[in-house]
Amino acid sequence: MKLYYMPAACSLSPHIVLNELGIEAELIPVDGKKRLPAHFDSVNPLGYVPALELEDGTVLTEGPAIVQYLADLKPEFGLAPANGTFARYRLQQWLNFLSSEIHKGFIPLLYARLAGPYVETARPKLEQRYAHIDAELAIRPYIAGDTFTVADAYLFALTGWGQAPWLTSYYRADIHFDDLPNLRAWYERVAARPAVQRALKAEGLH
Ligand SMILES: N[C@@H](CCC(=O)N[C@@H](CS)C(=O)NCC(=O)O)C(=O)O
Repeated sequence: MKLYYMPAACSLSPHIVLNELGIEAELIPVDGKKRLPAHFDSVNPLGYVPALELEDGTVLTEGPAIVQYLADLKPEFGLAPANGTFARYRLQQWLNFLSSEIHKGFIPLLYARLAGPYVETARPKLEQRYAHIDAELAIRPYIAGDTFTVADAYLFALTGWGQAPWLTSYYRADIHFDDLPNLRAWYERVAARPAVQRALKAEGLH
């Protein structure tokens, strides 16, 4: 199995999930500017990570689909509830929320110079979404339930793009989470997981 990734990008999420499951995968760095690796266009014609290539050459893209595929390879690890259960739909609710509201909500802040005044519209929306996450994390220890799931891996990768001394601030969007104590406690809990530490180290983020 091969995981195409960019350091600190959303591909950190499937990277963490692979580590959690103890699945050995070849990590292939993608550099969009240098157009490397040269064959990446044939892996994902859209040019973005993550992309997961299976042994037979089949490629799966889209982070939320990849992490669910991986979790279902080893259901005994409990990274995703069983298909068809309500808990699985709850997980998918969170994955979709993270994808559309958080992941893409970060984009104007990550490209603030190009986004110009739109940043001032985008930031309060993202802050409001994070306040919602903080309130949810007051009720339970992990975002989709009582245990760590693939949704936590995804949220962890995205939250690291914000700014606070307790974050692995790598992309540096101008948003601060210091007044969100439940998010902070959750972040520190997730960051302490050996699988997460290994992924951060492998991506040069430590
Ligand atoms: N819809 C995709 C979006 C993936 C995405 O936005 N990837 C970013 C990194 S976080 C990327 O590779 N950007 C480079 C590009 O778009 O050229 C998913 O959820 O997997």
